[in-house]
Amino acid sequence: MCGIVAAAAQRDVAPLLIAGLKALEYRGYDSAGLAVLEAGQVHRVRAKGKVREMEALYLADPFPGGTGIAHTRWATHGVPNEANAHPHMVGRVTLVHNGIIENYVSLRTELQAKGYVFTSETDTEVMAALVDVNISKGMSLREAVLATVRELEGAYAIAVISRDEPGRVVGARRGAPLLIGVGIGENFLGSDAQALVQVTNKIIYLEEDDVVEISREGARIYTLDGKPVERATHESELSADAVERGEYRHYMQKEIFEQPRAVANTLEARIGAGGVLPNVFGIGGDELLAKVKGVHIIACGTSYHAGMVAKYWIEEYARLPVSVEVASEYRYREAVVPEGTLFIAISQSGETADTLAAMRESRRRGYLGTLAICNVPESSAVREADLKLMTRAGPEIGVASTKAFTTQLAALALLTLHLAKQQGLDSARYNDLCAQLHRLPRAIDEALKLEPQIIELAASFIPRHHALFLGRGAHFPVALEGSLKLKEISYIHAEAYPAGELKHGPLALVDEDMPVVAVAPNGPLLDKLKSNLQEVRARGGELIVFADSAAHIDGGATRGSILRIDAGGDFIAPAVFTVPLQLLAYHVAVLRGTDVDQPRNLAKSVTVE
Ligand code: HGA
Repeated sequence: MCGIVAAAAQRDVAPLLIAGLKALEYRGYDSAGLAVLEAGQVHRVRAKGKVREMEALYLADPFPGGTGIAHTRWATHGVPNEANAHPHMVGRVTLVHNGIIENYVSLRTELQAKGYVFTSETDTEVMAALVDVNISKGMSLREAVLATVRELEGAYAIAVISRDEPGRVVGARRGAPLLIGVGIGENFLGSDAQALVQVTNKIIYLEEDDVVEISREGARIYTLDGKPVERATHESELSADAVERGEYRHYMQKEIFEQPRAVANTLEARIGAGGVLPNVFGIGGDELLAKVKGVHIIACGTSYHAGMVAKYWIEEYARLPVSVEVASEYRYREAVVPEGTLFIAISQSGETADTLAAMRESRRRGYLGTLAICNVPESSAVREADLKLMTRAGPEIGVASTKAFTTQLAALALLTLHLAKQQGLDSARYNDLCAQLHRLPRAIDEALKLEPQIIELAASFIPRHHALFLGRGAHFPVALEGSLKLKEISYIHAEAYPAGELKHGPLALVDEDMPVVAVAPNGPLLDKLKSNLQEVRARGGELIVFADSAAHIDGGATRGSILRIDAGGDFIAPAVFTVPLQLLAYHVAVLRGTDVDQPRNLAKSVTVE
């Protein structure tokens, strides 16, 4: 999702801003721009496409200046083109924005009546005009931004400069992240700490409705009513190297192969020989979890699929009722919250707008408490939750999530075990589940060895337009995740069904042009799944079966392939079976020549509603 970088420094900032935008490229965007203030003049450059295209324009005609703002845009209002790219300039004011202004139409109409002429289709441009109106009334840039944001409905993180105030950048946030990077004799704003790692690791996270003014000398933060406020400084642990691609062709491939380590890190010091260790969910976590009578899991996209797996696990082993819902639905309906219900938010970035809004909404719905399962320690979700369990996947750059998913499963497996023990699961079964979880990193490592076979298989997908994915039980969400990966990065239309649903409709789609990918772990549902596969065979469909090496499945006389996987146990099988599906999607996308790490129209860390 779109990114902001801003700087107030002695040195020329355009190269720093461009480097910051490049560090944010992984979030996905469609255009980029920057503006620098120098001697009362603003120089601006914007381009549709990649940061490097905007950079080329800048390099062809570079400009000096120590105060600047920059942006990568992921369009919500108005097509991706140069005119809609940020920064937007109105009068004295130049501004970049992440988020959506919901009342922009009425504001725009009022401003047009005052004679303002808009040059873009964005909601953002009205903010620049409003700040300009307020400056005309004699306000400073900071006062003008404060007065402007009080009129806004919706979500924003902004960085603003004024021709009349050299050396100063004003920022503000509501519902979208913004943070300050504290340097020596220079200061920065960024929408993500990753944007600033190259200049500083001292970070101040702004809170909701904060307004900040940075200059070379320092940063001053104000609440919405204009009162100065202090916010703590953190040392960020991010490093620039963590986002190197190394020997891999794409970040996604690197991240798929990082999964054994990422999962091992997520389990480290949280599960010992005797089971899940005390207090892994934070201070007071065990006491709070002891009161849990039920669970609501809220998430989006891949994280939602992780939540669906957890529903099967927690209901089976801890015998507690679990509901899983996508955040964008949950936030706008009146969910019933029985007493003793734990609210769990799952988000890789911890900044997913829908998940955060759902989490905030949950505060007034009477939950026992909130638990965030998240990959970014300083994120809003983590800061706002009562309990947290960090996945330790490291920065995930590929837009299509991979290691975030398997580490979320590892974290949810820890939670399942904790709740299962507390609810009196038989100790032999508990020990077996713990032993399986200990084996998970190795089992994933083994599954990665299927890559050469999967590359061969991927070739048959090149001309395909559609694919079906089937699974049963906790492997239905795995099938959903496999189909999501394929559509996200290869643009092949893919759907997933619980295999038993096939005959209730989707079987009508099966013919020789429709590959059907089935996830077939060993277990009580295997025989049922085999019958479902016969239904596909009987219609000439091409079957690709990912089967447990312990399962008896034969290929039959039809087209298709069987790939054998050692799942390492029924409990961890969903995490292990995910890996070949990720590899399949990855290699199909590579063969089809798509932009694997930044698929079209998609963004990482979806910070707009
Ligand atoms: N609404 C603005 C900014 C979009 C955004 O935040 N994307 O992530 C626009 O459409 O330009």
